[in-house]
Amino acid sequence: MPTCVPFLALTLGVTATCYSVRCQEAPIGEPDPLRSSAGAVIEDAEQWRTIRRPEVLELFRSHVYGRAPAGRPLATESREEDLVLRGRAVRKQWSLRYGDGPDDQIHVLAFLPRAASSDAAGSLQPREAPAPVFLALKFQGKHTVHPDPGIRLASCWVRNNQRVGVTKHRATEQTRGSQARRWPVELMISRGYGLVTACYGDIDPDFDDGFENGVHGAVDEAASERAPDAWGAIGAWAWGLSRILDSLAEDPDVDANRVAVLGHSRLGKTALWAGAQDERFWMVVSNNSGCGGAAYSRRRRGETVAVINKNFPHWFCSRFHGYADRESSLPVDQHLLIALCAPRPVYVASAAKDAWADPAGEFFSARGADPVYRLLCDDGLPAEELPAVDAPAHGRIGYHLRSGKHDLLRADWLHYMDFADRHRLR
Ligand code: GTR
Repeated sequence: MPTCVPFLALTLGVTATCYSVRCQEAPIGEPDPLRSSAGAVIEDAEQWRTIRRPEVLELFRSHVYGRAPAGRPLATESREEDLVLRGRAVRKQWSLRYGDGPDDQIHVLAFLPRAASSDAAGSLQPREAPAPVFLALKFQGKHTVHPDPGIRLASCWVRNNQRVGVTKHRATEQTRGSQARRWPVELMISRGYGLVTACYGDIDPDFDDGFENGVHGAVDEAASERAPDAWGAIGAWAWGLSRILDSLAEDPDVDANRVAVLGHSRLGKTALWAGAQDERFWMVVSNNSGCGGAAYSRRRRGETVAVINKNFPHWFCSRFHGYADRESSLPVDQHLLIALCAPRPVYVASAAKDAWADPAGEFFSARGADPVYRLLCDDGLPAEELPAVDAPAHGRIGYHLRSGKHDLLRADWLHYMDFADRHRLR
């Protein structure tokens, strides 16, 4: 596999001999996407839909992410909208209430390509065509996507960021726009896409608190012991994405049939799980999601099941902890998570210097989903080997290996929008 060797040398800093092992396609023994647990071969789309898909979804709920309560649209509060970006976009903000506590709300921000015109009184008129949007949760609060002073400052728990001076998990005025390099709002608007975002801390603060705060505290029924398949934080964040999608269905400026769910890193794991469960998502994008996201668990490269559960005991259901160093016993692997998105467009992206997320494991897992895509829509991932750096492969499954580190960059967005154009304009 010639492309793998330079990749190894450049990024992982280990020997070529060692890397040729890393380049094995799927790990030995990963579950066959097209064979049911009972051993039956899945031969057509109908059998995938009625037999294998429900079975795989249930296995992920029961063994990996846990089970979320049934979803229902949440009450919308404090809706407001303004014309921004020199008249090229509408900024909308609203909150979705999931509990009675003052913090039990998801505060949503949307930048949408501008309506055709405003009337003589200056009020906005509905768009002629609703816009496709990317929906993505954020670590630091939505006010960090853009310096726009009209964005409400996040009031929830946010991830610390020494570089911008957030040390006590609280947002500050000085962090406005501090993550703008990750969120090219103007570029998205100019290409006809909206951005919808919210802070993941509004849904579930990202620390191990025994599942007391966020939606777990507000929604879970009291029980003396947590079930081994009770939902973790990733399940909660994914649930929140579906609740935001409920509210987008009500918005005349959003094409609710063209909502791409996207996430970076732990939120890339979340985007995949949200897209796998909720088929209303049109497209699913995993950016550098790694272990518990796009990367095969069985490869055991970079972050492993044992390490992730030790460091983040609140992310997955407790049954998943039992697979530490026993990945070969898992009844699923992450190629099946990608396959659950079929036949919708799905995109897996890696970064060359992100060995922790196992870029080759992310790629081969996308390949592992390919047979399901071929069966359902005769289109999958048009690359059999790891593509060269910065050379994307776009079919119904998209993949790129960006040069550089673990991050979400403008270069990634350019590929995501090209991929979205390709599927949207068909
Ligand atoms: C790391 C974690 C990864 C990834 C990343 C992130 O510490 O090991 O699984 O989720 O954090 O979300 O930034």
